[in-house]
Amino acid sequence: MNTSLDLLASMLPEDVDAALIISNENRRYFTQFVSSLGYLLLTREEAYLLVDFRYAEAAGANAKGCVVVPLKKLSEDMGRIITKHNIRSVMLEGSAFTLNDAAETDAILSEYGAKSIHSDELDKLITKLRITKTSTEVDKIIKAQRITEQALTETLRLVREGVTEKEIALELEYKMRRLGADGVSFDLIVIAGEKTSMPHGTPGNNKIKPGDFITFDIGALYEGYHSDMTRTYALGYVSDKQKRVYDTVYRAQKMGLDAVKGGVVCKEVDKIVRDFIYQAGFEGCFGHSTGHGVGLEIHEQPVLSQISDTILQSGMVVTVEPGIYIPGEFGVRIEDMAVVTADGCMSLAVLPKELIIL
Ligand SMILES: [Mn+2]
Repeated sequence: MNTSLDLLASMLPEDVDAALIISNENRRYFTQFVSSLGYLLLTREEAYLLVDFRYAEAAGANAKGCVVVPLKKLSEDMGRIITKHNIRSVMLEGSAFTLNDAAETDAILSEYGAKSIHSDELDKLITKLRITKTSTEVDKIIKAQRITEQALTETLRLVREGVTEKEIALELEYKMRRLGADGVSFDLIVIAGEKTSMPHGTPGNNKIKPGDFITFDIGALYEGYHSDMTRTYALGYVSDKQKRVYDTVYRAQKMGLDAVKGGVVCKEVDKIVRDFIYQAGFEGCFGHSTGHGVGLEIHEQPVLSQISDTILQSGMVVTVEPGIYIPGEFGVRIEDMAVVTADGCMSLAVLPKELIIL
């Protein structure tokens, strides 16, 4: 087994003999092997990756820390492992199993005298491992972030009156891929004018005009790892109100980054940011959380929300992304990712955050 599989095996509760992992992200996390279907069956002694014909050869060459089993008939292939290791109870990855998957698995297990455990316990153990990143993981996130920043810098030259949100979004995605991204982290958000009041608006055919804010919430994917960043720019000029809102978000975001530190409770960071925005007169204009973890998924643990009691630890990667949204007028959001350290955090973004008027 490899380090992450060993760790998970050592975390299994005493009365559990095995764990069954089926989500793409977690199979990838533990075996470094990418596939759209497969079963990772972990016992205390050995880990098995069951994949079908499409992946068997590649998995044999590239999967780490596990025995690759080419799938012929799931029940028999799994049954052999259950018998060999005398498995009586298998913990399922609760968040990944559909009701149908669970019923099928239960039937197979009972055929071989074993039972499954339906709970979120395995998910919690895996989250404990994934919530802090190794330096290799952080390097991939940084690479994804650099690609994003380079693509944005090059794309900004094309932003002028009359260009549409969709045209800019497409250009950004193309440039990210040219720069080595495997794809985008999520459907890129490039929105302008009134639409910037919608935190997750989608790019459309409306043309950018002077006086508009343009919000870019963007990220690239690199070797499975995501990046996430938001910048809000203006075209031509801004009103005093736009300037005031931008300045408030800018300061709130800085306060949030200053508050991120090992040992701090997530909801405390949210509170600092939220109180500042509300006290500036924008209560009701900031309806989402302050930030979230980023890794193999674009949104993962921990969450910097009003209710999260999770304690920040060195090695976590989180976003800090406050915003102010005024329906029918405009919105501003600024977002950076940061790696948590014992005495603060290291921001992963290098692009400036001061208001830039294009
Ligand atoms: Mn985000």
